[in-house]
Amino acid sequence: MGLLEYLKRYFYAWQAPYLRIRMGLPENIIVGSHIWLGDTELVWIDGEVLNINGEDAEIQTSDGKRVVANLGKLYPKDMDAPAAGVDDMTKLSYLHEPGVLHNLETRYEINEIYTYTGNILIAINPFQSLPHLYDAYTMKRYKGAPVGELSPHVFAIADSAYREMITEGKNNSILVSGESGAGKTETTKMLMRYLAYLGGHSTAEGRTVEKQVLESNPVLEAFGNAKTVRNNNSSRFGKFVQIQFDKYGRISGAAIRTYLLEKSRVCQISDPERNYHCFYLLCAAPLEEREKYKLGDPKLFHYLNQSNCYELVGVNDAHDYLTTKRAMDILGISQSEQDSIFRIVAAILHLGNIKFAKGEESDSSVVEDEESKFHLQMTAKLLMCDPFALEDALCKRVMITPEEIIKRTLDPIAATVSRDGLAKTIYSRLFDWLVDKINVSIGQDPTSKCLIGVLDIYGFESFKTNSFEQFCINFTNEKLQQHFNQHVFKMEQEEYTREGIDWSYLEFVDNQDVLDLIEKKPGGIIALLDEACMFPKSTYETFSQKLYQTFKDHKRFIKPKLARSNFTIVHYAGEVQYQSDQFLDKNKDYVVPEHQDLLSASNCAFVSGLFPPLSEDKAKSSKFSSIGSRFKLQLQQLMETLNSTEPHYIRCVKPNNLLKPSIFENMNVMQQLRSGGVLEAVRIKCAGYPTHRTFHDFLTRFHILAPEVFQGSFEEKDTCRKILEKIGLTDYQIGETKVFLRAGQMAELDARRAGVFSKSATIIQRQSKAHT
Ligand code: AOV
Ligand code: MG
Repeated sequence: MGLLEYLKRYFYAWQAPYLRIRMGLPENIIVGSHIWLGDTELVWIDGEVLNINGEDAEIQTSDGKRVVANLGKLYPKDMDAPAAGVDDMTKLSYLHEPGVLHNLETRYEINEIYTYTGNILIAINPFQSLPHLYDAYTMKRYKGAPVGELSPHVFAIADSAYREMITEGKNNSILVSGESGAGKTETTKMLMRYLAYLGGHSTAEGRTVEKQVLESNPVLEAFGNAKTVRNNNSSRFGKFVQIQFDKYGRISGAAIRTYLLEKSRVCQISDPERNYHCFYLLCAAPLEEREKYKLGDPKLFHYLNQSNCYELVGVNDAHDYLTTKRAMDILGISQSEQDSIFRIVAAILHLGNIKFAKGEESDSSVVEDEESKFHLQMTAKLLMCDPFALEDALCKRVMITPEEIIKRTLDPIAATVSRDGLAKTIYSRLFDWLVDKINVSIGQDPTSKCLIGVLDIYGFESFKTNSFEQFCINFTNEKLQQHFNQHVFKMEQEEYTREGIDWSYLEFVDNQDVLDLIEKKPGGIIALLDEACMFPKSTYETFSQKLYQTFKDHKRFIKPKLARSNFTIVHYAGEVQYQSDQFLDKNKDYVVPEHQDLLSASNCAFVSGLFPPLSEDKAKSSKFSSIGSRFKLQLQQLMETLNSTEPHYIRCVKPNNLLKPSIFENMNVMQQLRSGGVLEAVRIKCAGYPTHRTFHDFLTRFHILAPEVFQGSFEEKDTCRKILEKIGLTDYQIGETKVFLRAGQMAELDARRAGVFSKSATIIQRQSKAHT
């Protein structure tokens, strides 16, 4: 993403009033205060207040500048914060954006990539191998250790999920989110490895369930991951793995659900991205296999050579081919199944090389040349179908009229679209087969007592052009955001209840209105899209007009100025403008009947098995099947599952777009904290009592404000109250073990404390002057 895009996103998020966190009331800022000031480049810069004139403060910034800023724009900086940062944001004296950001940066510099915000784990991608962080010794240390005793870690989260499951008999889930390349998949693998360590058991045959669960990763990655501009190993599908445990806490089964594989990548890639890894793996297979499939240099295939990127630094495709096959062995995918799988992969590459030229009749097409004919023959051979039927399926459509059946020819452009459609259909069916097979192979444990679900799903996306895929992805994120907010809110309430304080006033802004806009039935965007898909005369323009009309007063919907078909949704993480031109096509889940017939007649049982014959009703029914509605249903089921579990959240953050270690880009991280809901969690905390301090900590910091109350024996709770009363604060609360302060109150106490220090300094100065 370019800088401009970032600035735009930053600006949008900043505009969203419910995301703004305001803390540290300006009246607490005095001459000499250390503060954070908004900065266009660094996001925040620290400095010291030199003078105050009315509403303006003159500031000496740490990069040597003098600036004047409105008091309302300043945030207090905690000068007592430990130099190495704090391992939990809730330990920050001032819980605000600059404080959160600075703390993460401080820790990242010393390779402390994990930090808690209460129960949420923030993980910043190190972009370098940190083996000591994940070795066997570390796993052992985390086993059974209470959260918070050791440094923050993914293992600590997995361990607490596991223990909660065992002791409470409750299902748990771990939700990993973050933008592309932030480290979700790596984190998920670490979680799974740790859970396999906790719940593993050795069996005589050695092919244990947990081993199969772990080996599902390389297989799914070979077929569902690809290099993108953001990540060399980007998952192009969402994944929810439910690990089942028996009554002894041992892994006894697993279920993997996947969401929305990006199909378009199979036939269309842009430089410098790659297609799915499996294509390159197969092109690097041992010679004998390459010859069997008539494959060679990936540069020779249209589906691969649209981009100039073939090799990945640090990746050996030949080696990964063998690793994938070995993983398939462990998963119980037989040799003949493996042969069929790779035959299909090869067939797709050959299919992509079939070019069409104009036929003799108008609007018709023929296979262009000898080379294309060779690829057509190869495709048919590999798919074990009739080459003439294949050609017909690509170049012709059957029209059934009441009187007769006619074959309509397609022009070369339409035939190419037909070819690409076939490639996408075969590939996505193959992917679904793999997922099903893995599920069958690992097996489900019907007697399983408890589960831990691990969700590795795409984070919020906002690009220059955003299409139906981004719409679905951002819809997912809205759903998860709602779940997250409700959870954070609930945890906060529970803490208050434990401490015996009142929380009835706690409120938070929900994103239900955006969800309604998208999914409400009838009347939401998905419902209107389905309607448009069902009317033959609808176009994306009429669809957009309908949206403009329906949502003209919706505060989460904007018709951009001058837009004819674009529309903007005000998401919780900022505004995203969608281009609607492909929405209708992409929403239609449609397999061309000619393609269906061709492949279900294949002599290869594996191929025909991917295309089971349609039932009479289905074949006749002209009703289309909606991807949006199905996705909505899948999400609904996912949310139901998640709602029945105890959730744990991991927010992955990508520190820079160069994918390099040791670079921490403030703006970039800030935006992710905003869109990942970390700051929303902070905001929810701020709406109540953001500062929780144990009595002891409170007294250590503020005893100086009322030294007189410490005379003789004193009781901690009562002493805290006396100090607060003396200072004249109201609206704070004193719980069982902690003092709960409102936003800004900590700053006020600190200001008073600083006042006492400077007064005593003046007295000492005077005294020493008097002595001399
Ligand atoms: P993603 O899953 O969040 O992106 P990945 O988990 O694939 O991101 O991480 C991207 C890359 O970052 C990996 O290939 C590693 O090189 C590196 N990385 C991530 N986490 C770690 C870690 N803990 N230690 C070392 N390196 C790490 V996407 O699937 O694109 O949304 O779609
Ligand atoms: Mg991933």
